[in-house]
Amino acid sequence: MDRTAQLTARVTERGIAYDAPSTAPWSASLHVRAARVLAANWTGGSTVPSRSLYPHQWSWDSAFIAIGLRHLSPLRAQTELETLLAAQWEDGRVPHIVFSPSVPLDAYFPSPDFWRSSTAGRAAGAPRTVQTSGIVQPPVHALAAWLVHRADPGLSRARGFLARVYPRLATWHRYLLRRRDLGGGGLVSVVHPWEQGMDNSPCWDGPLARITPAAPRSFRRADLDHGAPEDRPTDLDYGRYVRLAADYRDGEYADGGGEFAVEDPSFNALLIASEHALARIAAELGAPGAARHARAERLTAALVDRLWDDASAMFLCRDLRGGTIRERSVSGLVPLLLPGLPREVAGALAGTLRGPHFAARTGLVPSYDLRGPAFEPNRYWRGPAWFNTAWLVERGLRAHGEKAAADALRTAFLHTAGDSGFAEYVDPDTGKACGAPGFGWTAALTLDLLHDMDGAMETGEEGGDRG
Ligand code: 9WN
Repeated sequence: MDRTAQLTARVTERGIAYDAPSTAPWSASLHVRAARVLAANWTGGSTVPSRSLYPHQWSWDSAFIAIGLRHLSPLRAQTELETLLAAQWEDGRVPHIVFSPSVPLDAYFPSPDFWRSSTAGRAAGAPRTVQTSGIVQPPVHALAAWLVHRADPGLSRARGFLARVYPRLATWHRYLLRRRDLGGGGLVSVVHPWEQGMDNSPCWDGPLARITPAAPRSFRRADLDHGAPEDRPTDLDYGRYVRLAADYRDGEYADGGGEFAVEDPSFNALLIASEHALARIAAELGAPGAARHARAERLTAALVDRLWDDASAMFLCRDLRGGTIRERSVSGLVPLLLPGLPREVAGALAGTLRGPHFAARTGLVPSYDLRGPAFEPNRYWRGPAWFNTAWLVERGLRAHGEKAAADALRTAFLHTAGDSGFAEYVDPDTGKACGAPGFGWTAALTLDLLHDMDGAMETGEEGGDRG
């Protein structure tokens, strides 16, 4: 791949500049189209996942978006993360949504008047100047910060980027490790399906069945104004999401008392990858990082000990109130990201990816077991393929020396992302676009994989270091 052919769009002070080569290959036009999506979704300080369906800043979306944005504008990528971290609560949590004050309240539900962060979140130290949700999302941020730094270390050092974000990232991880080890085994628990990020996964059906749904008329869903009802979660599930979030809010966002508590493989693997990244950030700032690497190794051992399932050859979720959840989800494959996994575990995961439960016709990775009883090819997180999970799995395959499989997944990703108009997600067999078009992380991670096609990824470091 001719690297210059990829460098066809960049952000300048006046907007996007296009340096199209005279013979533009498909990758160059894909690059330009992805750059246009990120430009259209940029709001001045951060990027919305979708102008229609998700008109605010989302936590893990911003991390993935920054990872792609760094190839267009390292400054915007740094700003993306700084804007999110400016909304951190004093107890260390990074909220899953930072609300834009210019967006009408009824554009997205639950809106700021539901979460009431500045009042219900006061005891937990919610910021006063910005409205946020009170739950969290997967901690991809330190990994993103490190990769953003690597894209332009000179700019990063000149702006003191890492020195400013490091304390916030360290407090964020401390919050998770100290307040969210609800099972006492060293792993972090999520207290709401939205925290794990794969909101409507069949993994949550068991734990959610215990929750009394909020009355249907007590809230109005905004997602159905934009998404097809048959693709979105059911009203019954929404009622349960609302009940869980309202209970957490009414308890002033104190941790430990909720009815939903699940140890999830993907959430914990992303924390581990980010803990390794934080160690590298510390070292870059002149502080020792060895203790963080050691903690990441202990977390990896706890992950294998508590969530690995030999019979399924993948990781499974653990419901703290009900035991192991036997549903197979892409979440159980994401730990492949960790080069510190035991060799036989990594080998088994690569085998599971090739097997009948996850080998989809597009070459992407379905969000849920193709043969599972709850599989639906178009419904939110119950089968469709997402691009952020494909990016994580691709990274994992590469980290474990599965080059051919990683290359095939990258090719499938790039073709399907482009053909789908950078869709939020796709049918795993047909590639049919679903959800929001022009989706932020789909475009951003397209840019990252295009950049990587010339072999820019470095190997040999925990958590990968595609720089
Ligand atoms: C709730 C923004 C978010 C993603 C999640 C995805 C979806 C929200 C929703 O959209 O969740 O947070 O309204 O369904 O499931 O992963 O971060 O893109």
